[in-house]
Amino acid sequence: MGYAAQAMERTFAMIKPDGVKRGLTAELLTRIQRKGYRVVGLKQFVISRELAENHYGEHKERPFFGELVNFITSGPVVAIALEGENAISGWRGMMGATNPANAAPGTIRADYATSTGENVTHGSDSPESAERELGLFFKPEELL
Ligand code: RTP
Ligand code: MG
Repeated sequence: MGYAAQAMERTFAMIKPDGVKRGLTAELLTRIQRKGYRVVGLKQFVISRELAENHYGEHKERPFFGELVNFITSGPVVAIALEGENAISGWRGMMGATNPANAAPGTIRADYATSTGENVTHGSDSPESAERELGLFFKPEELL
């Protein structure tokens, strides 16, 4: 612990349709910026089914896949590219556990999420998924 160098990382964050619909966008961007992460890409749009199925491709065989794709395409999302020290695990930590019932107090999902399905935010879970997801959602010229 202490002053060891930490890795500067980029990660993909998303405010899901429930978060946008409930007017949480400004609050969530405030949390991100208070933490010190830099927003290097940002856009609001409705995800196509094709993009949703690709983004969540790892869950294709899971029973909740259809519901997940329906939900994530049900309204506008805010796609965010974040940069900061250890941003990949740091943003996951700020979000909290997938099921809000298991999310630690003070995390986004503990504070705002209503169910495992509607859990307000997404975050890449590894350097590989961060790179893959940033490439799916942003053109290189859309990132600062
Ligand atoms: P995300 O990818 O959206 O950041 O969420 P996560 O890593 O915490 O969770 P993951 O296992 O990747 O699951 C992706 C999303 O699928 C929905 N889900 N539903 N009904 C279920 O058992 C179930 N399990 C997962 C959640 O919306 C989860 O965020
Ligand atoms: Mg995930």
